[in-house]
Amino acid sequence: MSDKPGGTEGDASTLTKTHTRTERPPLYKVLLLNDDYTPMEFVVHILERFFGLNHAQAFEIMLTVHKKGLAVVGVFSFEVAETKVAQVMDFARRHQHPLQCTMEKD
Ligand code: NFA
Repeated sequence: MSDKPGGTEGDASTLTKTHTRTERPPLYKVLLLNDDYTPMEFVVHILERFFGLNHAQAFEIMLTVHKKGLAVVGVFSFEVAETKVAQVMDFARRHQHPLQCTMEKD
């Protein structure tokens, strides 16, 4: 019997996997970007509606975006982040506001 590094055992004809590493899925930050036209209350409403924030939390993040240019509004799996971005972009577009929402790998 011989042991080899890399989680295999046996000769070349009987390689056996002994450990399977379970990787966590990558996470994605959802970012909200400032602009000069979208009303503050509209942004607060979006943060309450699509990100489950209470009014005080939503107002705080809106102000951070307004002052700093952008803020992370949440961290999600790829599929959830993609859905949030699409919901925000669609809602803003339907209300004719130029608000931008993007995602990037955490
Ligand atoms: N800067 C916008 C305004 O003064 C408010 C805003 C905040 C827009 C956050 C976009 C994101 N009306």
